Amino acid sequence: MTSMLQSSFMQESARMAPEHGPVFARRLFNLEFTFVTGAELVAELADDNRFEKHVVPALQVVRPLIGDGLLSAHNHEPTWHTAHDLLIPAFSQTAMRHYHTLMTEVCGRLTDSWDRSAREGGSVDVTASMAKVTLEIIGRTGFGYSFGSFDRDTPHPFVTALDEVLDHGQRSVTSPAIAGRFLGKRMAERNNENVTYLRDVVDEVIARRSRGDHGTDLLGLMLDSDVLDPVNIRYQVLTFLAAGHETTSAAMSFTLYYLAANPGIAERARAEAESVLAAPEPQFADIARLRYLRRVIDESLRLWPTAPGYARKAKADTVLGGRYPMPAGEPFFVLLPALHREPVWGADTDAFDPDRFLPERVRARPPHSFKPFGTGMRACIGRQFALHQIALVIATILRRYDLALPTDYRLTVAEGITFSPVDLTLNLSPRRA
Ligand code: MNH
Repeated sequence: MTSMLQSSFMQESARMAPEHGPVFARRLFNLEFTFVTGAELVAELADDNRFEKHVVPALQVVRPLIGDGLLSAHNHEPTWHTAHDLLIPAFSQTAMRHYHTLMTEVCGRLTDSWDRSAREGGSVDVTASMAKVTLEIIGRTGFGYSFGSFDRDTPHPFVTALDEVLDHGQRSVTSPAIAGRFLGKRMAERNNENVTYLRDVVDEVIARRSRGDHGTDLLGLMLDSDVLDPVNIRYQVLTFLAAGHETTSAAMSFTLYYLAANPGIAERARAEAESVLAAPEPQFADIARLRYLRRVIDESLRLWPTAPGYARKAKADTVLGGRYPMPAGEPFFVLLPALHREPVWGADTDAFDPDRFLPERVRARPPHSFKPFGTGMRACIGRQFALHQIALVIATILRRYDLALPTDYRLTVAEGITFSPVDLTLNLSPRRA
């Protein structure tokens, strides 16, 4: 999401890392961030016995919306374990087999709309299109709901409200003076209205489904199990939307940007997609065989991890790396764009090179030098889900279109709760079948 009041605090901090890392503090208004950027220290922080997740301020302020859902639950909240144990199988690679068909249908809606643009020789708004794709996919696989994104010109009001709540949360962290004073009261009112509306929509879906057939999606699983109460189920549904929509859509957009900017790499990924995906409809098992494409996606997530980082705190007073005192409970923020540009990545760390993810090169790097999905037991539950859908969508696009960037496009990155490319459009031309 792009906010009216742009901040680039995370990007600026990442640029300071070579000089100030591997641990340094920066203040953002009344918040002090202690950044960690070194792979060795990040590996140490991954120990769930000594450290635990800290819920970052931008997530804490959206608790009215997502409560003790998986993402924003504090470690000590018992609902986290219950929901985690219940939902882990629903996000497994095996479960993905079931979602694959729905994901493929959504890809069809995307190509229908892009075909029209390609015929008109026009360009497509990548960020907006990827937002539609991920929203439809999570809506349909998560709770059997279509937002009709491909049938409308403007976003569904639900999407607008969701984006505004997340944006408001982010803004009260990055520009608290403005959020708190001038527009404060009106913004707070608007935020409450949005939260109420979002809750009502989801509660209505839940109520309807709990009366009838529960279904086999994520919501059905939660309703069947009887271990989560209806309010927590609502928090989980809103969490999947909030956590699974923007992160994934921005990752697709960055990947498309790098493919369009590197025609040789795109050609190689396309050749792989054409040989692996023999049938017109991509088959579930084929997606995991797109090894080169997977390296392209990883390399995009290295340069622009769409979640800028995650926070850890010590369970008892300790010293990190034998050098940095860490009082119990004090958060340290793992700054991913900096970690992902550490010297262990080689010389030209800003260059896009998927071969960095060749298996032998991965093995040669210290573990925990690549953490786009967080760490330990609180790592991303949607990782497989995201990677499967990103590969499916990108392979579908590569097989169907040649991609070109507008000649004057230069990548700039917007910073909200997630990173995303600003104003990314692509010129499409259909490929001969
Ligand atoms: Mn996801 C946690 C990144 C896609 C649902 N996700 C996290 C964390 C990171 C992250 C980092 C750890 C946050 C923290 O420690 O505070 N997630 C991503 C990225 C993508 C992504 C980069 C896509 C690319 N995430 C998804 C999708 C879903 C999802 C898709 C759901 C459908 N993520 C979650 C949930 C959590 C999470 C839920 C919290 C897990 C837990 O703490 O139990």
